[in-house]
Amino acid sequence: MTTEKILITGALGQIGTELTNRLVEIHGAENVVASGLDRWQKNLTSAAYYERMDVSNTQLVRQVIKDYEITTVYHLASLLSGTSEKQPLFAWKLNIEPLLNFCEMAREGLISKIFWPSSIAVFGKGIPKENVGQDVVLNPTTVYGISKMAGEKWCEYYFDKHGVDVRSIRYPGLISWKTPAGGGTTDYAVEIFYEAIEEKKYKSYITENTAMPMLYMDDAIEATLQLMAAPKEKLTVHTSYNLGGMTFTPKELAAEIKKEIPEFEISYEADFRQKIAESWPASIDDSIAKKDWDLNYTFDISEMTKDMLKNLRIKLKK
Ligand code: AKB
Repeated sequence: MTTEKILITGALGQIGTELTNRLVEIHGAENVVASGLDRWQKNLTSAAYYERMDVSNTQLVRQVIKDYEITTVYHLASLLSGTSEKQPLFAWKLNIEPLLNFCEMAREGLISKIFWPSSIAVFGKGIPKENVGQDVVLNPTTVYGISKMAGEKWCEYYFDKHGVDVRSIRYPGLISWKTPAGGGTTDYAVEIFYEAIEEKKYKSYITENTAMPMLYMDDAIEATLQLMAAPKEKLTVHTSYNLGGMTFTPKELAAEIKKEIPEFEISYEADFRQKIAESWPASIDDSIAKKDWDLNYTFDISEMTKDMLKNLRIKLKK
């Protein structure tokens, strides 16, 4: 057991739900405080405490940090790429200001470690599509990508200037069955499984040959925990680590689903998210994460598809 006291923001979201439960397994429920905007949905979190709080309310967040004597923050609350395009000013405010507040609290010595998620959205226009490296020039063309790029630079700034221990991962699209994704460009790769089970068909808003990097949630959670457990002196990236996972197109994913549900059919009707997807890499070079903190993955597209369908069938009682 540990002396860490953990606060998770966005704890009822797609990553937050599963990360909270893993942190409870590792550190004990009494050492984990989940927080979010929604009412406490007891079945979603096994943390001993839940604070219903707006992460933009700096005074309230500071009070929570002090009341629970928090040492480590997993700051996950964020607006994803699709929603950010519709609410650019709110996206900037939500995706940047609370991160800065946590960095300030770490600078003051109130907390000692922060995790903050970045995204493959930081790359953008004019960057080679395949095997995109850690140190390429970032050129995001979306509101979300711009906010994540700025956030990464703030993380690096606080590390360089003040020694703040803030760690980050550029997540690819995340696929999970426990909690649905919301407002992202890669969400098709989650929705498709629900529709395959319920309707045996799916209309994809991403075109058939658009490849994006994706990661199964189990691997994403383990990677996050590995990064947070790594010795500080081993970390060489203080913006955000590339994470590749697997790469596939909607057509390839549909073919995998068809192996399990032969009558499944996919059709395509691109919407505004197609342009976002086209500005993102198709595959990522994550060799630096593999070297610095032994990143590895368990799930490929076929294992992931089988696991998603098995668990969703139980969840949906199908
Ligand atoms: C999104 O699609 O916005 C996210 C992401 C890749 O950061 N899943």
